[in-house]
Amino acid sequence: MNDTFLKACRGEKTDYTPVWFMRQAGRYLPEYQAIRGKISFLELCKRPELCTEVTLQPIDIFGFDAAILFSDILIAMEAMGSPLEFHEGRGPVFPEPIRSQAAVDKLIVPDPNETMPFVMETIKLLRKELKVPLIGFSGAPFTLATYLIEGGSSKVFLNTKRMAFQEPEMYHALLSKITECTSLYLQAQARAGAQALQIFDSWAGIWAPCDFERFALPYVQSIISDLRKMTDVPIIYFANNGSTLIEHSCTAGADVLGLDWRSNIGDAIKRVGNHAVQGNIDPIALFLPKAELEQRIKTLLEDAKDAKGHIFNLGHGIVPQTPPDQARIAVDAVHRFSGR
Ligand code: 1CP
Repeated sequence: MNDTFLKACRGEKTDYTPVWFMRQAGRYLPEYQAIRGKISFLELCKRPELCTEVTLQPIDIFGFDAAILFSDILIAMEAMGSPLEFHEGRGPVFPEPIRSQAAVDKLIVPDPNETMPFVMETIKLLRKELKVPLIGFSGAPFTLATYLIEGGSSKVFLNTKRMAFQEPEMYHALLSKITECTSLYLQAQARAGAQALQIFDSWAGIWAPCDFERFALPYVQSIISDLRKMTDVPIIYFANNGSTLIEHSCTAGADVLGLDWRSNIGDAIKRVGNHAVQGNIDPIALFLPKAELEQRIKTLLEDAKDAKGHIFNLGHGIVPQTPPDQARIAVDAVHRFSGR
């Protein structure tokens, strides 16, 4: 197996810089669209053979150094008992938003093997096929809570912040339940064969640092401390839009900090202490002309040379409009410039 990615996560010396892209399986790939044309997104997430196929597509096409399980962070929220729908063009919708103590009490902490067997099955199938490491993942409790409380995606997160500020006990009860669910879910993924785990805190950047410390970080710390008791797989914590939160994020307990593109990677590396880093080119920079894209990648690799470990990635998910050829240019450039 090519374990370059795992070595970089652990801060061991590697022959070249490993690369994968957040959302590397998905809508920018015609091969994905072909499968999605025949089945809804939620159904796709529950079909292990198809999830396996979709996970493998970008590995086969571009030669990424790690695969990420095809699923969605919100699958576990459906398993907690909150009905979930995906509306074409609008994204996820929770038709029964969680905004009362009674609604919080109704949520269950599910056994992940019973409620999400398709995820564990996908992991097992993938481990038979893959020659690169498999990353499992979850959302961070706060990010997951925003979808439950808002009833879907949000811009200002009024309901979430209002609950945290005005009804901190209810907020804490909800977050604690999500934390317990997520902890068990990630443990189950590790047991099924996931070789690294990434926690996506996509909306972390909406908080002031003092509130991030109160309303988001403790729940991530709790999950990681549970994981440390049962597995030594590398753990990646990605706090999106978190360049003002880097010192706080370092206390999450992860091995690797995911960085978005808003900080210079060299500056960020000086702030992360004993962590490896993952990132951090602007996903839209994949639209740059070839020579400029390559130059930007070269500069980024140089800026990251003092990292304890560096995994090249985008600063957030690849956008659906990205021409696949541009992704190929980027992956090849990372490999070539870093000495593969
Ligand atoms: O129409 C389609 O085909 C669905 C599009 C899609 C895909 C391909 C969604 C809907 N989710 C996914 C897969 C997915 N989601 C993966 C596996 C694919 C891969 O990475 O290769 C992963 C890791 C996620 C994680 C995820 N889902 C996050 C965290 C990462 C991030 O981008 O910040 C979040 C926030 C979601 C929620 C979600 N799922 C899908 C949508 C449209 C959204 C909402 C995003 C938003 O609120 O803006």
